[in-house]
Amino acid sequence: MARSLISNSHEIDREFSTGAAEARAELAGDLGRRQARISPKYFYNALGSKLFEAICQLDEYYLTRTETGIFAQRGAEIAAAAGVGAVLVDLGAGNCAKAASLFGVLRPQQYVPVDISVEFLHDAVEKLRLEHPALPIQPVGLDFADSFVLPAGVARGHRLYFYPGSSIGNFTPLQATQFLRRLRAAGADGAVLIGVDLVKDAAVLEAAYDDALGVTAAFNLNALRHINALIGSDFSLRAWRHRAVFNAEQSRIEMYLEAAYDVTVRWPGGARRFAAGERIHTENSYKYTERAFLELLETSGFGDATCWTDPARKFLVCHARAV
Ligand code: AVJ
Repeated sequence: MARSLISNSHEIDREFSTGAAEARAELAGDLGRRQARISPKYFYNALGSKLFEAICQLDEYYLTRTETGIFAQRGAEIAAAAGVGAVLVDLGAGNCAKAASLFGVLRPQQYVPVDISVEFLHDAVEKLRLEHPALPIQPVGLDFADSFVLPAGVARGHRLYFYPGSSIGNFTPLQATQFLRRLRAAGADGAVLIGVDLVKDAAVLEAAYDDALGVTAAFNLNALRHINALIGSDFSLRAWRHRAVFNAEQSRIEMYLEAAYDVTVRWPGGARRFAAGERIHTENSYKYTERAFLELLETSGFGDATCWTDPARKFLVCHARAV
């Protein structure tokens, strides 16, 4: 879900709407539900992608820096498990920085950064080609949440699917299994290298999603700006409060926007009244135990797993093979 190369909001609107009519229909449906919801994909317009980059620098948001530390500390062991010379398929590549940090140890035969739009990858790929002139790079613009057909330019060799950042946490465990099964079906002789956030103290988790500086609040509220631009709705940002709660039973952070007072939102063709305190659900971010994640991998057809964590056991990186 890293989409840090979005250069302007027109680009993203064109990509995500695939016709503003479809976005309008989806959003009208989702806002009309008894429990209103907004898909987390609406976080990532130009400003939202910058806000996500800022989140990654927050003291409270330990995920990115912990995972980067694991890659740096355990690179040799990761390469020993994953082998060298694979076709490295980077799912949601964004600025490609995480994968690039592993080029030295993984020595891929080809690098295939995949993101929602090939345009988002353009600058990063140009830079990588200068830094790694001998490495074949085949960028792919694809919303892999919908389809998973890679173009003919992708080499035939052993594929290593790289899915860092706990992006898999945006899926429910059932959706994650379906996603992994599709990956397995797409690439014979494939393996995965996945980063996932671990269950921990609720206060630590809630702080990571409700930081003192208010960046995550801005990130959440920005979805309303994006939607106003997309469908002509009249969300007033002042009427909404950021909420992040850990649901221990479901093992997930839930993010909401909560109406500060009674408010009616209107858009061409529809309207919704929200009572004070009523919430719009905007994101789930699932947290796993190592055991639960290994089980998920196994259920999805991946075995022979090796996992690495940081000394404080905040974050987990796992390699597993299609079986
Ligand atoms: C990009 C989905 C991994 O769930 O931690 C960060 C998004 N939301 N802060 C996450 C996010 C609020 C992030 N992922």
